[in-house]
Amino acid sequence: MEGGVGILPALTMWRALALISLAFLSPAWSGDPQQTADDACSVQILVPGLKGDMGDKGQKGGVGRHGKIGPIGSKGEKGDSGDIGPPGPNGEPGVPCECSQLRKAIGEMDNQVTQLTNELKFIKSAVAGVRETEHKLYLLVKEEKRYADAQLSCQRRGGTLSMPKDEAANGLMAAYIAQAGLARVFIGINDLEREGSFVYSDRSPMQTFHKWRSGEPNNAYDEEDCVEMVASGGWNDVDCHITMHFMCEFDKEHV
Ligand code: GN1
Ligand code: CA
Ligand code: CA
Repeated sequence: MEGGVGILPALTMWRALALISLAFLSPAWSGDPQQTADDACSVQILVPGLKGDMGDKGQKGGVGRHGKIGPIGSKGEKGDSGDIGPPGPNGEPGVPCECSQLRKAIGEMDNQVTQLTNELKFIKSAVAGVRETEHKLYLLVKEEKRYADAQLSCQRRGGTLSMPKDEAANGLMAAYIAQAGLARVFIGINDLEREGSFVYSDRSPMQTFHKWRSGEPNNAYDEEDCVEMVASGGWNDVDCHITMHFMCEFDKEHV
């Protein structure tokens, strides 16, 4: 099926186009149908003109929209501490002291402490095998060591080789050795620094108290600078390089 344009003869179509173009381009166009019909009679052929000159540069645009918010800044320095606050309100009044009841309770607790202390002493003696006086603990070590190593062993435990400085201490040590079924142990006495000049392991010089066995110290073979205690409590100077069991002592204040 053909459209409407194809029905008109070619000349008729050109005339109609020219008429319409002229009518719209004319400066006298006023919408009056009579005038339009007159002008349409002086037909002119329309051809494209030359390309015009380039237009002037447009005006500068307005200010753009506000940009996006930037990233969060780094943490600031710590501020100074504030002032001390006001004192708090007073507390509630206390209840009257039940002194007699408190004294009774404290007395009972004292008794319990004494009982527990005695039980602890018994356990120490029975289980750990130590002996004690008011100020010292004694421990018989059933390891065979030379004198110097025995002294080091006692020091590592926080003590020193035992130093019998009076009859009471000497008797306790002797009983301990005998009850353990031992014949002899190293004790903390020597003349290593100066022959014949005996000192205790705390470097304090020997006083008037001593328990030398008969004929001792004899510095046998010119090699005896350390001291043993036998089960009867007597002392004998012996070679420091032989090995035997030994006894340590500890100050209770430092245990
Ligand atoms: C002698 O007898 P014994 O072994 O207990 C000696 C000591 C020496 C010791 C050396 C009376 O003692 O002086 O130190 O050998 N006792 C006598 O092992 O000579
Ligand atoms: Ca000696
Ligand atoms: Ca000797």
